[in-house]
Amino acid sequence: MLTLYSFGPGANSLKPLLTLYEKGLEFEGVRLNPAKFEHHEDWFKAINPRGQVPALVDDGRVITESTVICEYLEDEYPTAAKLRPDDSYGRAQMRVWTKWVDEYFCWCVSTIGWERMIKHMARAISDEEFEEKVKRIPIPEQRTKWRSARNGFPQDVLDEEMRKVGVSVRRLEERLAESEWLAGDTYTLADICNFAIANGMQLGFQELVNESNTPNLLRWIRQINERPATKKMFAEVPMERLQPKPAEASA
Ligand SMILES: N[C@@H](CCC(=O)N[C@@H](CS)C(=O)NCC(=O)O)C(=O)O
Repeated sequence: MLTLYSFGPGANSLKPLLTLYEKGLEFEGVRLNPAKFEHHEDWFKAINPRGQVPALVDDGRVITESTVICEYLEDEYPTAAKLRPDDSYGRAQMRVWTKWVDEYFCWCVSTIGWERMIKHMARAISDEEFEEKVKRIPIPEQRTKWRSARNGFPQDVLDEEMRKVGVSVRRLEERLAESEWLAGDTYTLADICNFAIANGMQLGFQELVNESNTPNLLRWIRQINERPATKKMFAEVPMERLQPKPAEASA
């Protein structure tokens, strides 16, 4: 039995969700509410001591780190839908792209997202409640990030992160101008993991991602959104697939 703990179909949580749907694997979804800081509650930190989603539980064993979860699903559940190239060179190319999204692309987009969206959650509560929530966050860097979201990130940090978003968008556009998919001729985890961050940038970062600047990036985003597994996932996940968290289920 597979159980996926996630925030739903966006960012790092989207990677394993898309992988599960592409592979046609049955799973139970447990959706945590970041606005209620549920990922920092003790019951979830017993599953992932880092207090972050996504986390996969497979027959009692916990797997964390979104890209690692996707690779685990490929290793453990070989299906007709192959999401990795067969040859070593192809796999190396795929991992260059998954490493890049995890170490660079994800972080700059994330900081801008925190400034634009998470700050509203961080500011919606009293100082006392906020301090109580921050105490429960296990990763020191995340404590700092929540404080920055509440107080506002310094402008020079936001400028630098926006510069990196621009670098990221140009890199994706250049690659997708020469290749249908990021790692070559087939759809792989490189596409899934980068799409998880890039999808929606045509709305949130319109000045960078648009028909004249990035036609190939937009073509690729559309192609992935048109895949049957992607459509099915976006149609099902918010409604049917998500179960109440354990405390609610037993209440
Ligand atoms: N390297 C981790 C990062 C996970 C991560 O940053 N998760 C975010 C959601 S996309 C999260 O849980 N954020 C809430 C927090 O850190 O307080 C992965 O790829 O799984």
